[in-house]
Amino acid sequence: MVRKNQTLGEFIIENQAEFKYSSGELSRLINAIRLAAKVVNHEVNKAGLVDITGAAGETNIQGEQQQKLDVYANEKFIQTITNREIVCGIASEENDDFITIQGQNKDNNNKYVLLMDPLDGSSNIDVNVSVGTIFSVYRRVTPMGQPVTKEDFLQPGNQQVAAGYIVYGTSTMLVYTTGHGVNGFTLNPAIGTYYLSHPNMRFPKTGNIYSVNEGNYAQFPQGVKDYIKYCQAEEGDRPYTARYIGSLVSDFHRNMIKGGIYIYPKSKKATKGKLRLLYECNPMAFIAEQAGGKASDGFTRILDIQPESLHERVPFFCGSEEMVNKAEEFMQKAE
Ligand code: AHM
Ligand code: MG
Repeated sequence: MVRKNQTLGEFIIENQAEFKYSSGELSRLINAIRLAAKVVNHEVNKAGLVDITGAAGETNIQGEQQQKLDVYANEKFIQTITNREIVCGIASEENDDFITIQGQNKDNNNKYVLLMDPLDGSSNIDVNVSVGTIFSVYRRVTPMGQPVTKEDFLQPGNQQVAAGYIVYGTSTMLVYTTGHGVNGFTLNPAIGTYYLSHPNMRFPKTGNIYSVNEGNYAQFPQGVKDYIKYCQAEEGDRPYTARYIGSLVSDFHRNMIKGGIYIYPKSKKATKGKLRLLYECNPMAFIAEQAGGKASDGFTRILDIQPESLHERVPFFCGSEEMVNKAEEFMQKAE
């Protein structure tokens, strides 16, 4: 059930039964994520003050070393989630290998694995531009009672049970799906509560925004160059508008609301693309599809790619369905 003025806490409780393994654990996991996101939000909001507070000897008032925000966010998410007996392992952009969580009784009986990019687009922090957190959740495939293995993390995206992002923007929003559509919640920072502000989010079928780092144009595959020229042509509803924040979560969020396509293709410099399949592309692709959009690597559905390693990269075309279809047409024609 979706109600106006519903808080995220109420929404989680009221919609728990919709989830096919509704033992309550996934709800507790989303609860833990929203809590960690509040802590990170608080820190991101005062990012511009870090240099000022750090100037008196690089330590803060508690005597702790100032940390880079992506490291801080990583620690906060890991701490918050580890303490709650829900997750048996975490893989993060910030850690080379996955972390095993045995649980307080050391019985390895937690069900889920979490994959995350704790602070995506973190180079934007220095210039006060929006950043985000991305997360992806799977049920473990190895038997309960055993430590988690790489196989639990290397599942194709179509096996995700939940995915979401937090955008630390002009407002902070948490947007997530458990496979029953996409809902967005806005944080009221004064009272620390998220309210359902964007129920049942849907990508417009098509749009007029394209988001790609055109500085790399000369190095793009021919299909991407041809698609960009198509976006710029004076014909019908074109030229489209170029909008590129350089922060995947924010670019995606805008395109989902307004209609658009985000592209991070491979290039001569980034021969496999830049974005990571497991904790950047798969969760965004799951959200996109749940919102009526589409995500591909230019040829294949992102969610059907069988991952081979934790940090593998993949070209990413994601957004309004008709725009992604058109970009794929150009990719295939140029093959
Ligand atoms: P990061 O995980 O190191 O922050 O990199 C991911 C970010 C995305 O948020 C963004 O869309 C992209 O990198 C921007 O890359 P570029 O500066 O090459 O256009
Ligand atoms: Mg990232």
